[in-house]
Amino acid sequence: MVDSPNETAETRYGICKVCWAGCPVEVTVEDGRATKVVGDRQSPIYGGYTCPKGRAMPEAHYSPTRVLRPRKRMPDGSYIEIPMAQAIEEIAQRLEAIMEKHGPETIAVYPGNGNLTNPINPVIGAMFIMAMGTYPDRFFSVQTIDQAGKVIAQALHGRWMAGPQPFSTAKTWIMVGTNPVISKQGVMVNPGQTLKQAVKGGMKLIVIDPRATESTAHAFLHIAPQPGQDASILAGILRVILTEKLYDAQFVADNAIGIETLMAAVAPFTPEHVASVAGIAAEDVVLAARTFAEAESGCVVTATGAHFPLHGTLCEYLALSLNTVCGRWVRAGQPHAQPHVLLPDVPIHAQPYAPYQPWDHSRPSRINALPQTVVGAPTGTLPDEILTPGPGQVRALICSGSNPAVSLPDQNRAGRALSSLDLLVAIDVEMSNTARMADYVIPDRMALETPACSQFSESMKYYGIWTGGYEMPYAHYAAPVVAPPAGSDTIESWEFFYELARRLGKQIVYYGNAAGTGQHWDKPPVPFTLPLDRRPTTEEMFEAMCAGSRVPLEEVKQYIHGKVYDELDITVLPRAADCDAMLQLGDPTMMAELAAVFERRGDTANPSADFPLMLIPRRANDMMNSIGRTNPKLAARRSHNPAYLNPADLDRFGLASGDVISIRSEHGEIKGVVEAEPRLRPGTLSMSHCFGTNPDEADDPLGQGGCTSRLMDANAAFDPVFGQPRMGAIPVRIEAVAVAAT
Ligand SMILES: Nc1nc2c(c(=O)[nH]1)N[C@H]1C(S)=C(S)[C@@H](COP(=O)(O)OP(=O)(O)OC[C@H]3O[C@@H](n4cnc5c(=O)[nH]c(N)nc54)[C@H](O)[C@@H]3O)O[C@H]1N2
Ligand SMILES: Nc1nc2c(c(=O)[nH]1)N[C@H]1C(S)=C(S)[C@@H](COP(=O)(O)OP(=O)(O)OC[C@H]3O[C@@H](n4cnc5c(=O)[nH]c(N)nc54)[C@H](O)[C@@H]3O)O[C@H]1N2
Ligand code: SF4
Ligand SMILES: [Mo]
Repeated sequence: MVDSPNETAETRYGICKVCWAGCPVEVTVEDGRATKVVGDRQSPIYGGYTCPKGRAMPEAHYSPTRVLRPRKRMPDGSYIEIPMAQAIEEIAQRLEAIMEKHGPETIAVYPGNGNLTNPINPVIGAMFIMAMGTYPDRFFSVQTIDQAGKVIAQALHGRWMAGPQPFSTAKTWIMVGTNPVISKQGVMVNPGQTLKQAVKGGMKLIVIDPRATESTAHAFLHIAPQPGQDASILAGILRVILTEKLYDAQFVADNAIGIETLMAAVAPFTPEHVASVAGIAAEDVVLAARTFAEAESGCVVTATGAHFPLHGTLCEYLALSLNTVCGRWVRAGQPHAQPHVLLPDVPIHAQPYAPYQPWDHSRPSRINALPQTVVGAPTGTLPDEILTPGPGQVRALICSGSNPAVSLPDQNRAGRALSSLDLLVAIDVEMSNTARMADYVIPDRMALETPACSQFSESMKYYGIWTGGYEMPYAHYAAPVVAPPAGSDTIESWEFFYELARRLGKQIVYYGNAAGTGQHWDKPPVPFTLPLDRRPTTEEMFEAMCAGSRVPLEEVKQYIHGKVYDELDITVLPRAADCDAMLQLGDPTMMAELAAVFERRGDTANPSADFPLMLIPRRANDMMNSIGRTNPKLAARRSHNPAYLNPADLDRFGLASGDVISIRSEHGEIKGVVEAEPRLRPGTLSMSHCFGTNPDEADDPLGQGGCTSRLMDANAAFDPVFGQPRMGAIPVRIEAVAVAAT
């Protein structure tokens, strides 16, 4: 250390939690501050991988814009700093007054992606609402404006206990509307490299995406369809496999029912029909089907691109059905590809959990009369739950690590709703779009200031296939790397909910090691009632989270770089003698939706003379939704979200890269900055979300970008079960606008 410019510099090890990939990191700490983050090269599986967001963690932690002490909004709109204890007391008093007058059902919670810092945070909001006696009606999460169709489809189809075949060794894979190289969805460990290796190992990768993405680089086949037509394409692939008898008849006979119903339902989806609806080549549908069915292993997976137009549940259901007819689930005697380490020690059998109906219409929601479901309240209705008078009108909202002012569909309506609340609390680290509207801003601890562990990643498999996790028995725990900056007054999100509940005289029951979802439980969760006399430590919460884990958390803590537990037997057992469950290929609700899709020739949103382009979503590598927009290092390169267009469309509209345009849907208007992208299907406009200013602030396309949510209508068309409005495949028109130079 003699030559070190700073003799106090030392290396510590942590986990990046900016996104759910959870990369192990090596952190240089000087004078108690993190000064540099790189990937931990000693990690047994990540091999030192990180992305720009992880390496910019020091700049986020010590950003001049970070909120370090609680802020209270004054009548003139300015903020003053107050001590944490006072903030909690004042918020509790205001909640008490609201409850007394209007009842507990007028208080809601909305957690988001800033909550990933610590695996207790994402779930504690639900447990707070349970303690209030209003679960699930007042628990709004991002799941119902994301891919809730995964859970719903899995309920209708049934879940294969041993899970899908592993990606890393598969011989084929069909990705529908997902770009894991950037998003890390599905593949958490260095996805670019993992994908390249898989292709090297013989995988025929098939990508269905209107854009040739980073994940398409090594693809065997790229199909670039008209947005929103994935259900027809998947039905077409199923039809080829079923009519050409390329499926695994034995697996189906042993494990599934409804194949005749499915055959009849997909029969009209001829390659020619699909080609004409989706604007693709009929031969590509046949090639995708044959390649998939003839390979010895591999899965079909869907993500946001397929889920954001309507019919996300149907797309997921058809993907599950494709996997089932081809027998693409892990069998007895094979290694479990989602092995438990910090999840409970339970026998894993090659057998299904039976389907169940995941909705209950007996107590419909106030807005749009939606059923209660296993995925919480329908977040697409949250603005109207706030704006619509009557019993149960939401009057107070606690946002933890979420940014509804830009993430909720229909930004203008969401903005009106948020500003009309009696009480808005934002647990955040920045004056985000939402924090700027909040009555109180509660500063959370950031990722390097809290402990972390990989149990959350293991458990993500219960929310459907292609959600994350590890294909080997890997576990990792990391202690906090640094303390919050001197002079700060911060609290972890979960601690805030605990303190608030305690002050309101409510006791939170935390459900640890929840190994399942809905009615499919490998092992029911272990309740841990949080004591009222003293706040548990985060470490105690971690113990509760990992209660009954296959490897004790204490043991996992010994390996600071993480460890692969090769010594664990992860062999899948045969179907149990008492199991008579079967997967369902012909669910009547899904079959009826498929018939409607055929009838209408696919999705209902199509380009027209007035709205000739289709807006589609994408993820930015440097940002995690809105996270990173204020990071000095990340935002220095670019702080807006470009409006990507094919060069042919630039010519068509007489535009050049850098031009500012107005983007208009039937519902709203935003500004965007054009950027040419030759690998994008002509006729589409591809743009990231969670950017832009608030509706009452001036547009700033070059600085803040544009908020694509403003183009969405919360009530025109939505999922009939969980209420997600159309968020993809949105017809828009564009025109150049003059913008004063800044
Ligand atoms: N138009 C459109 N809308 C969309 C989408 C889309 O593609 N298009 N995508 C949808 C999807 S999939 C999702 S998941 C949602 C995302 O919706 P949200 O989760 O609501 O949005 P984020 O931008 O992820 O919000 C993260 C917030 O956490 C804060 N934050 C950052 N670090 C920390 C921290 O350490 N602690 C705490 N407490 N807060 C922190 C950030 O400042 C930010 O305010 O958006 C949905 N909305
Ligand atoms: N770097 C980074 N990582 C993230 C996030 C982030 O903001 N930044 N967000 C996180 C969140 S909240 C989530 S939910 C996940 C999402 O993870 P993914 O679902 O993998 O998200 P994307 O990377 O946007 O990939 C979606 C793809 O769908 C394509 N697409 C758009 N419309 C259609 C369509 O109609 N049909 C088809 N077939 N494809 C279409 C888009 O071109 C895009 O390539 O990513 C997570 N990871
Ligand atoms: S933000 Fe980047 S470094 Fe951090 S966990 Fe995600 S992929 Fe890894
Ligand atoms: Mo998401």
